[in-house]
Amino acid sequence: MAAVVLIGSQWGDEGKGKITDFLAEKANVVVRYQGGNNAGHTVVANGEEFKLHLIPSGILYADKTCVIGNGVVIDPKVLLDELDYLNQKGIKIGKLVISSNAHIIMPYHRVLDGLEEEARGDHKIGTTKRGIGPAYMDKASRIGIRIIDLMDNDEFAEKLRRNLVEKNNLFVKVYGKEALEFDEIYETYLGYAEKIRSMVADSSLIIDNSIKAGEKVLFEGAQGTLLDIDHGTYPFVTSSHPIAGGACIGAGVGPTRINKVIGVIKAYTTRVGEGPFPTELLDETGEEMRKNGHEFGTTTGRARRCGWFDAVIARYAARVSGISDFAVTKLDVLTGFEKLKICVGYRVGDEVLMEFPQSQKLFKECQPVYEEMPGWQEDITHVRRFEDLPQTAQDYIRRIEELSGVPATLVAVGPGREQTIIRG
Ligand code: 2SA
Ligand code: GDP
Ligand code: MG
Repeated sequence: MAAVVLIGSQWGDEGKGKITDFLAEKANVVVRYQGGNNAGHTVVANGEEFKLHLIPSGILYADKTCVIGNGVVIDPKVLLDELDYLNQKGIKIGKLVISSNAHIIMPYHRVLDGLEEEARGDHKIGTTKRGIGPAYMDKASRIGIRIIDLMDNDEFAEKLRRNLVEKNNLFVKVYGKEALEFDEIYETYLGYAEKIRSMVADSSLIIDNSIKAGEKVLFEGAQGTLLDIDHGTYPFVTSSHPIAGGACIGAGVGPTRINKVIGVIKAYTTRVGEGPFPTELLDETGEEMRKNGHEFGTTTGRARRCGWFDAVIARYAARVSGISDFAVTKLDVLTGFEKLKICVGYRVGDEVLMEFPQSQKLFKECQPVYEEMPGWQEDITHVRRFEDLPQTAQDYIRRIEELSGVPATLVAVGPGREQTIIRG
């Protein structure tokens, strides 16, 4: 491992936190490069559970440098609360670096996220309401406030004033709500500024120096391929780039520096929020997956929608991110099902599509074409060698590899750090 990008291959919640934590042991630097505290990454280390939203999952090791890159949108209060949470859990914080070019989530972003969702009615996206979309909107509109602006009182005051004129206009005239006050936001955010000042740096330079020094850098994606704003199920997506290319933009590293892309992929499929989902199971089987896999949002607590593994999605994720290895997670959750289904293509009318469609109208109409495989009944949570898995479980993983063209070099059989099978 030198520079490795780890991404979600489906709609998020594949277990990126767990696999990042597992790989972080051998890394020097762990970097978040997109999204914000919409993410919920769960790590179970030495039997204790940690839920991280903004801080890279490498933080549980005291000797790692953790970086929040320029592509992340940062809610400073959430960041400080997360540091407190880790402190309270007895975690000794090593080095945490915050990119000076990361954009800040402001109170009006959170309010707007809620108001916009409400206004969408039946067309709602099902956002986490953390202000992520509105913060990225401001970034693209070139009126966003960055961490570096917050480090300079005058710059921050000027940018906040300009933004409040625009946002208050919207609140009052469009939504009939009350205007937000400058003084309160200004004072509160200056308080945050003092608390984070020592962590702010040129994170791209720090990462580059690490790579040049031969250190190991792990880029931790958030959300997943199908939530990518360009390559996902638009408009039911997040506002950033969870695919591997996002790491280059969101951390300020060139593509020639990346050696490997690991796609974390669940042994079945889940989705939280609205939008089409061909293999979704609205029956008892889906309910059982949700129950066995504890499929509830790490950030919002929402029930996740569950369905069979979709190999069309796996192939698509492999393509758009150039995935070199899969880490297949939650194989243990499939224990007990008599038969397992894998979607190998989509039927639309008389046609069978083998590739993920460009048109979302078409995607909505896609009916899964399934292949059936026998399941297994044995508890596999204690298995540590691939050969010790039941034959049907090995066959299931091999079929995923065949259909996607990607080797599954890691297989997870439980949430714990040690519940991970490494294949040669
Ligand atoms: P947003 O808030 O603007 O990013 O929402 C847009 C869509 O992106 C989805 N999204 C997610 N999907 C899966 N997991 C996420 N993180 C949390 C978790 C989610 C939670 O780990 O469970 O707790 O509900 C995440 N973050 C964003 C979101 O559902 C919308 O479909
Ligand atoms: P992330 O957003 O991709 O990091 O995933 P989440 O943390 O939101 O959701 C994954 C959930 O599955 C978490 O509760 C993990 O602790 C859990 N998990 C991860 N890998 C495994 C696994 O192999 N088996 C089981 N049973 N749970 C797992
Ligand atoms: Mg999650």
